[in-house]
Amino acid sequence: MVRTFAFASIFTVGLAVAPSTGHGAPAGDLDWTGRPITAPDYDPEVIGIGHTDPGLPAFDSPTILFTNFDGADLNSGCGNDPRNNCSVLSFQFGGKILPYSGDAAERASIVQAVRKDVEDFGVIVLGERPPDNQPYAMVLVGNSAVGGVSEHGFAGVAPTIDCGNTNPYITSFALEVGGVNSMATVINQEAAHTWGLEHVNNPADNLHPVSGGHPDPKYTDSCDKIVANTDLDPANGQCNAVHTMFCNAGYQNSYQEMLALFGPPIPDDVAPSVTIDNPGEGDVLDCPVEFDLVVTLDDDRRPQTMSTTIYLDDQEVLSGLFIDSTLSFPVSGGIAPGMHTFRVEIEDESGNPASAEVNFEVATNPGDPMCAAAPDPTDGTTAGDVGTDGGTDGGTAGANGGSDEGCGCRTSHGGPAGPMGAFVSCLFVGVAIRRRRGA
Ligand SMILES: [Ca+2]
Ligand SMILES: [Ca+2]
Ligand SMILES: [Ca+2]
Ligand SMILES: [Zn+2]
Repeated sequence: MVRTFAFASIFTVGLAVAPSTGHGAPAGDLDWTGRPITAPDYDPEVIGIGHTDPGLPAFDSPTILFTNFDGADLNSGCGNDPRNNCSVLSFQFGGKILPYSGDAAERASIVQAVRKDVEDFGVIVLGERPPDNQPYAMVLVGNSAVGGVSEHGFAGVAPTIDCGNTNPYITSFALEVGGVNSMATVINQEAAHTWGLEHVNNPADNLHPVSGGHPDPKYTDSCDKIVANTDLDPANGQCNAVHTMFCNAGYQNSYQEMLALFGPPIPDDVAPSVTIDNPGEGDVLDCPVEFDLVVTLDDDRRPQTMSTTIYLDDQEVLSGLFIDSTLSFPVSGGIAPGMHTFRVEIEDESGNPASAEVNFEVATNPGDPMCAAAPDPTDGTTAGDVGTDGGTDGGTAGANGGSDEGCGCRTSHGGPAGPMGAFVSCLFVGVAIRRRRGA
């Protein structure tokens, strides 16, 4: 699938996936404050250390958290194994979880927020299904065939409390509550139940059973009282064999338990990849130019939000955050005859860099005054000059539809309205970027 962006949407997408603005509300945002996160009337089966024989713990064993936004037909009668979309809760959901309603950028934002909460632990968060032989917990993220949180009366549910995570392969559920950090809390909490963590009376902890008490709960490094329900009634705790490694019985330190279970983080030291698919190396383009700059970004950990900067002849013309995908930027006019170079530099979420470069030529065209010949580098119409000019009077260019001659903008489409559009259109050496809906 090719994703196409006009400049306006480039920056919209960029903001939508920016970690610092990760509280943007996906579609269907709800006021879910003070409501149960995990189904209050469902008693999960307690398994693992102290409950299931032999119940061997999995300390210092990294795992994968598969956040499945794609929906699934659930199978019953096969336990809770995510490898076959099995769940003993299938009946609750009419046998089906629907795909998450938000788009790829929203999904990537949620994955980033989930990653942030487990960044100190050996938990790799992916949005695509791992191979069967790699241990993974799956959280199905989306509403069910029955409905959403309003119909179900809860934001999520897990089938088990697995003390010591004796079985990594367990499916749990997070319904759509709106808000990136809220979704991340529900996802973390349901997965954590399948890892042996219980509810605690600390609104700043991901295991607090009531929503809305904290903008961005974490796994907190404190001994918090285990509670029985959303009224926060104290409870003795089911997994004290693990809890008492760090706290008194009846208390839980979720941070230390996560660290003990999964060990330290598995760093992402694999560089992302970037290719420029169009134009091709050595292509000779007619003037005025009319083509799509097509760029493909990828990474070993998908979805991945990549910091991306595009240069034309060493001048930055665009920067933003993009997820792994094929991106298409329509370019129309504004590149003078002569040799040119596009370079794309990216970094994955862990700062691993990659870059790609393509050299192309714009041919002269005596029939068009803007294309008659390569500009004289001393006459003030070089790319460098254009960039400087664009930075100072971009507002004017935006106001008059991007036709500022000082900018060399040849667009008849007009840049996106407002200062950002002008900023962009002029920095892009007058290249007009028009909106086109993605395929
Ligand atoms: Ca487990
Ligand atoms: Ca959080
Ligand atoms: Ca990577
Ligand atoms: Zn819960």
